[in-house]
Amino acid sequence: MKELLEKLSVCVEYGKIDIKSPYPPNMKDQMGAHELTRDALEDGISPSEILEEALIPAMSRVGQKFSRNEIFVPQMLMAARAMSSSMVHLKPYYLSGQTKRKGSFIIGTVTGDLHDIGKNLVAMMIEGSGWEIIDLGVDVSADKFIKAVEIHPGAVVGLSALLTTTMEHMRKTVEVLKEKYPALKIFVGGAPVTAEFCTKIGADFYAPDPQGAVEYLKTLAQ
Ligand code: B1M
Repeated sequence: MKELLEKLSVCVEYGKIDIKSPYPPNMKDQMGAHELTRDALEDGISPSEILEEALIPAMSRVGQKFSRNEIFVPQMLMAARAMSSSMVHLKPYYLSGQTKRKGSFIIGTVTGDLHDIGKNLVAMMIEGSGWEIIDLGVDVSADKFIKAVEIHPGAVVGLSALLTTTMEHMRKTVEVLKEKYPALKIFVGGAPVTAEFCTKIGADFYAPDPQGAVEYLKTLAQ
């Protein structure tokens, strides 16, 4: 089991998507994140073990290598693609299949920010806990969030940011949304975001991870 997870982690780190993928050249014809995730699940390894022991550590190594200038944006992008090909297999496990929804949850990555893996994970787990998800994607303007709230009154809003530069857009988005909808519940997350920042910008809640987000929503659902 450990060996399989290690192989999967290496595939994500080096951006090996599936067996057909020619990238990286030294892993040609080897199984990739797609096949290894499928095999791990078939072997009874849980989705949370796959996430916590293979996928998330791989992305963390990718980030460290990027910081040290050992890899560049294209390699980071390939790693993200490999991780996404793995997440496709995990998604069904997080969906509860229940039809009665606890509420609607609007989520997006704020203006200027294209990172969506963490946001997708949060959306996936919240959906699995029984909420309807309205995923606005990445680079989402405050205006787009406002339109979504108009269409889904009573929804909770979640904002994700991965760049220190886009935290400022998060602040502005919270300001604009709260001005128009003072009772709207907004929660924020993403690697550079902290509880202190959340309080400072007037958001209602900060979740460091998807589980924190799910727990918070439980306190709001009727
Ligand atoms: Co970018 N990137 N990136 N990147 N990237 C980081 C974030 C960085 C830390 C890398 C580094 O320098 N070490 C750095 C940011 C530095 C900073 O601002 N402090 C960085 C940079 C600089 C950049 C560019 C500027 C690079 C460039 O062009 N020179 C550029 C910016 C593009 C843009 O957005 N405008 C860029 C581009 C990219 C790619 C497109 C190549 C790719 C993203 C692909 C994609 O998302 N589809 C990418 C990647 C992959 C990364 C790293 C390596 C991995 C991010 C990731 O997916 N992590 C990242 C380094 C790192 O994080 N270690 C890095 C895995 C994911 C599961 O974790 O997203 O943190 P995370 O989500 C977590 C929690 O944060 C939380 O739950 C998730 C699960 O635990 N969470 C929430 C997230 N959102 C939440 C919302 C919530 C609650 C919890 O409530 C609403």
